Amino acid sequence: MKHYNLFTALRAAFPADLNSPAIETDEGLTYSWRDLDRATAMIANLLQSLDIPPSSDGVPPRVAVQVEKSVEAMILYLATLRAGFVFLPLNTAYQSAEIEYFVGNAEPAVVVCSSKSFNWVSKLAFKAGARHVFTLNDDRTGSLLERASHFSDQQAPAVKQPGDLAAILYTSGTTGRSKGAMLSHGNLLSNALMLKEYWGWQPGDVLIHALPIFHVHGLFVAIHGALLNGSKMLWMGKFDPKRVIEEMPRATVFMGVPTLYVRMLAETSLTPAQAANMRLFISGSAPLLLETFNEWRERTGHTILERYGMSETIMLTSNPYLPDARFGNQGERRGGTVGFPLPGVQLRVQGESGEPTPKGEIGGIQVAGPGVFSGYWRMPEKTAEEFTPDGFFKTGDVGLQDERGYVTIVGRSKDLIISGGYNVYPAEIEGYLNELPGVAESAVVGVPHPDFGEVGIAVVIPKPGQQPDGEALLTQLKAGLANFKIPKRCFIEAELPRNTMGKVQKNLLRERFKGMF
Ligand code: MLC
Ligand code: AMP
Repeated sequence: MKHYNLFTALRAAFPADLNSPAIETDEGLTYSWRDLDRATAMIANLLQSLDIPPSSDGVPPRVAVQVEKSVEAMILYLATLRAGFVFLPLNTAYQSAEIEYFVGNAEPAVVVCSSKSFNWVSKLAFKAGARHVFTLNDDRTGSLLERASHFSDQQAPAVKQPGDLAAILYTSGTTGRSKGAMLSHGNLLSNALMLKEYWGWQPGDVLIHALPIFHVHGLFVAIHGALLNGSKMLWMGKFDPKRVIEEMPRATVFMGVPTLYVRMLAETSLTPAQAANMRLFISGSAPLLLETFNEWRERTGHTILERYGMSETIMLTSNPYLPDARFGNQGERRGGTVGFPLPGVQLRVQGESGEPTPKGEIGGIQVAGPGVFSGYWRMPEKTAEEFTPDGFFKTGDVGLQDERGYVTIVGRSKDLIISGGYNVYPAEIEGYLNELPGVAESAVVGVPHPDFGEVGIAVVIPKPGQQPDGEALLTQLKAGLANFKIPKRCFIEAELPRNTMGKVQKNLLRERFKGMF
């Protein structure tokens, strides 16, 4: 049987000198390639030694992980692939009700959390049928590493097929609960190999890694990119604009959401000389304002390469790294666009009638290709709704493709706010708000924000005779929801604007509050 495991492909790209540095952290620690190899083997051996009965549907055990960013957390991801288990990363901001849903839905056999949340996480995990709960902290302590230290540092990676499940990424729904996007070893590896070529990864590249590692951008695009190129990473536990600028002379590639670029532009230390060693700045996960794109070019001499992707599809489009030969080498990185469909990606723009729109006209973006997921975990109906009969995935993004092929995203048909690169689903927040005392109904909409690009604000209609306080409602929300989901303001009003069908006119609310930040 052909050996196919994403880990094996990444491991094969390690440089010949395993003692050379693979990662340098902002705490001054250095990890060699040998360290990564040995540590992933030990944790993979630990995972495989656990007495986990095979599931009736043949799906390998899930490893759900909610820990602070650390090199060890990345090693745990690689070890999970190596062992042939399925990785399920969870945002550190998620609170108990959110975690309860994820572990209940995914039924992980293994849960890894920080020591400080062990009490409540382990209760939820065991209730959901998990057999093992380990701890892992960002200072290299915790039971996971203690237990793994007793295992061999040699391990034969599990044999996988391209379609075998590698990771489940939960994305919230516009209606109902979060859905787990199932990504296979083939989805992840094909996308990584294609990007290595497309973005011109080259010997000597060094990546500044400053993103969280529980989403596609930081976990897959950034980490796979560096590892597959045998490139060193300068690893930052948390994004700090000053630190990133300081490190630029030692690096060549940076990936960030637009908020990171906006914050770096506010630093006087950002100069062309400071950025002179850099080869490539990539932005994605949220729209990059043309203003930011232009200002970055003026301040650094570099043109940001913007690309577009999703949890369900990994990377879909990208501005060119080099001028595109298809256009007589005229293709340039165009601000305000997300570039061309990447090699292997089929992208079409559908009109309301379901017919493809003529070039330059706006419609719903649909995609197919080797990176596109196989479906939502245990939700066949939801999966069927999101795919067309001929196998294209409906992204929920609205945009156009011009004559030359550049794709521009102009909006979303899904009711979604993207705040600092994190997705916030109004329906989820409204559901929580409507349950609070004194609240009859509510509407959450996204409005422009200078730092996060977009943030949510809430409009609340009280129950007759009641006078809830907006700030107090937000405080109550904080007890149950991840902090980035909390609306930045809450207004108490007499009624919501509705159309003749009774549907809330969110566009009117967006218009009314658009200038508030
Ligand atoms: C933090 N806060 C946010 C927020 N991040 N509010 C709205 N949106 C956000 N994104 C709030 C917190 O609730 C808190 O409020 C306060 O800001 C300080 O929190 P913090 O954690 O200290 O913030 P900070 O470290 O400054 O974080 C900002 C950030 C972070 C931009 C660095 O949000 C971030 O790393 N974003 C990147 C997200 C990402 O990687 N997305 C990729 C998705 S993959 P309070 O009131 O509690 O004090 C994807 C596919 C693709 O989309 O195409 O890539
Ligand atoms: P997620 O579900 O977290 O993977 O978020 C995916 C969504 O992020 C996409 O459907 C888009 O709406 C948005 N997105 C990603 N990259 C870009 C981009 N460059 N410009 C605009 N929106 C983007």
